[in-house]
Amino acid sequence: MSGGAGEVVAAIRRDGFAIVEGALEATRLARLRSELAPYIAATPCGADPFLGLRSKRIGNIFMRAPVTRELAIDPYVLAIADGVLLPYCAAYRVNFTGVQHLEPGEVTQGLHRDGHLYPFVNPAPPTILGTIWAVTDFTADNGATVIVPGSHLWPEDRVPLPHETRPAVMPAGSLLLYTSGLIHGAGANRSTGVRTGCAIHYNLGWLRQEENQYLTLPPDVARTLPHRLQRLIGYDFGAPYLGIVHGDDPIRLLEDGPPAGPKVRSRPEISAAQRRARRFRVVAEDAPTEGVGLGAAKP
Ligand SMILES: O=C(O)CCC(=O)C(=O)O
Repeated sequence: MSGGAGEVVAAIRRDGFAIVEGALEATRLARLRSELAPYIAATPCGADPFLGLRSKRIGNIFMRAPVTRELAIDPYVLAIADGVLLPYCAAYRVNFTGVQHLEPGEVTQGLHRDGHLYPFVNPAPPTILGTIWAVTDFTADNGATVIVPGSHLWPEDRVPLPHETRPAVMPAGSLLLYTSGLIHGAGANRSTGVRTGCAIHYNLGWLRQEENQYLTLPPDVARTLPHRLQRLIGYDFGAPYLGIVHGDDPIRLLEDGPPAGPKVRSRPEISAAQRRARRFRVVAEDAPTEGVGLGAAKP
């Protein structure tokens, strides 16, 4: 599709995924390829079947491929992330960055839900918005991500039948976006070429990030990043009070000179978004329900 952000959000809510062709123009696609090339060349294949014995995986991509700093804060992508994640949180974070590069001979990855990082039973509200930028074409033969449309709405234990899966075929420069409940996995590479994807995922601000952004991008490194990205990787509140440093806005760690004003434990936008965000009534599956409910559900 090539629709506006609202249309993409509607597709993700309905189908669990959307593919936007032409999301990355030729110049930045070329930069992405050339910035990643030395790292792909120097990286060995994976050590376990889930990560892919014929796959190369590279993390911390903001430091390795600087163009990805722009992709992570692309206004179109963030408008989609706003639509998918902001109903459930005051702010979202970068969850994970990584290159998934499949060599010929790679087999299909075990299908899974990214949402299983967290202890929620499907169907659940989206906790993560996954995005994979196609660095090469994604074809049915070279390992295009296998997706199960609609599976974000399935009961936890429903297993997809072969005819319910399909490859997320897309030309280089496209963007696959999918929600945490979508069953998916890297496909088998039966071709003679490689398949390279560059993932930048986002998660609800009150959940821990999969890739530890504070250790991969500590303050001295984070200072070199664009301000919006600094906030997005976590030098910000995840909600009012959530993430304070010395009782203050964590972004101040990255600022030079004396603090510009008094300490703050939220920002007006964060507080407003927190008031709008939905709240959850939690009932543990295998524990007495008495006393387990957290907070009050909005009517
Ligand atoms: O590379 C892909 O197509 C998807 C990879 C994936 O889902 C994973 O590694 O968890």
